[in-house]
Amino acid sequence: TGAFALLLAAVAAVTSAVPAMAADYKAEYKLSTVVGEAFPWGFGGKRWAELVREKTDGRINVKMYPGAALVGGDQTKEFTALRQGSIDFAVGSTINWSPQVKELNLFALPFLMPDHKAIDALTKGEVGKDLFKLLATKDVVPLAWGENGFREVSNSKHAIRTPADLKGLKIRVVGSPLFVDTMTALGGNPAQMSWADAQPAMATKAVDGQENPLGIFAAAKLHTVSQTNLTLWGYVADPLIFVVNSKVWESWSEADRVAVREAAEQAAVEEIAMARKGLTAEDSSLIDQIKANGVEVVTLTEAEKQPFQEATKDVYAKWKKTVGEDLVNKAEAAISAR
Ligand code: X2X
Repeated sequence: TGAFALLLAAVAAVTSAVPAMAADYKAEYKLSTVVGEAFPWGFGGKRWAELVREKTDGRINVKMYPGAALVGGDQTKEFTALRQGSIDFAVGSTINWSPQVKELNLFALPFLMPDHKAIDALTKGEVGKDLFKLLATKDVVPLAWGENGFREVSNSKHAIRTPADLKGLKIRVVGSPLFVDTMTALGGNPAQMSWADAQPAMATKAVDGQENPLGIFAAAKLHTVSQTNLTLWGYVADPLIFVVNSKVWESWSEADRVAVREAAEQAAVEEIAMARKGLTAEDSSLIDQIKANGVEVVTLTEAEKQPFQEATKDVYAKWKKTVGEDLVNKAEAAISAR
């Protein structure tokens, strides 16, 4: 009958008005992180997944895979896997993606960023926008900046106050060859390995030390793998980046893209707050907790940082060229003006 035809037409109209069909959506989207939810970083990933589910009414179901499990623990392969689509979502460190995106070495230029304000001056300013534009040409959609944090050096042997104290110490480093250059210039003996390999290496004393943000140090309980000397030198910090594979992104409705972006922004704000908590004079709770575990903590004064900075001048100059002089100049200016 005419009424039935009309009904069919109405159903067809409604169905075609739904911009992306449920069938285009995967049953599960895989989110990669290096560390789990006990860490600010893993909390950020889990929170993003949770907010995405909420804001999309369950249309986008994200599961977090910590431990860089989607790349067999080799975190420096994460960006390639993202581009190729075996990872859908990631909250990744600039260090781990820097082997593929050389500009991300910016944040690892020794002593570029003196404080949290300096990190913000980059990520919240023109430099952050430039880097997101660049990433957008590499098969990912960058959505928000998070933070791993200032990387402080620890070891099992003795306190580090001067570059001479690093002499002879075997220090695990990650990611970019820039870290090998920097640690060598600082007097240490760098050993490059994944985070998965780093913990057993410390436990068996195959290495003497490592460098990581205090949020990682505390949650990974590095005092239990002989890391009893910690020096706060703030030589570099690694931001995190919340991204989605661009093909995955394009498969979603506009409304769901907005939801995923907003979820990333909110999760990132919460994650950064957590990553910075307990590290200041007003609230030193995280440092206090680490000290309570028997770790000797040395906080370098500005004057004490000087010889370390001096020692890395040539490394900085060499890597400034690799990162791109214009980008580094822009970053230096943004930090001066903060
Ligand atoms: O491997 C590390 O040191 C870590 C966990 O901080 C990163 O993934 C950059």
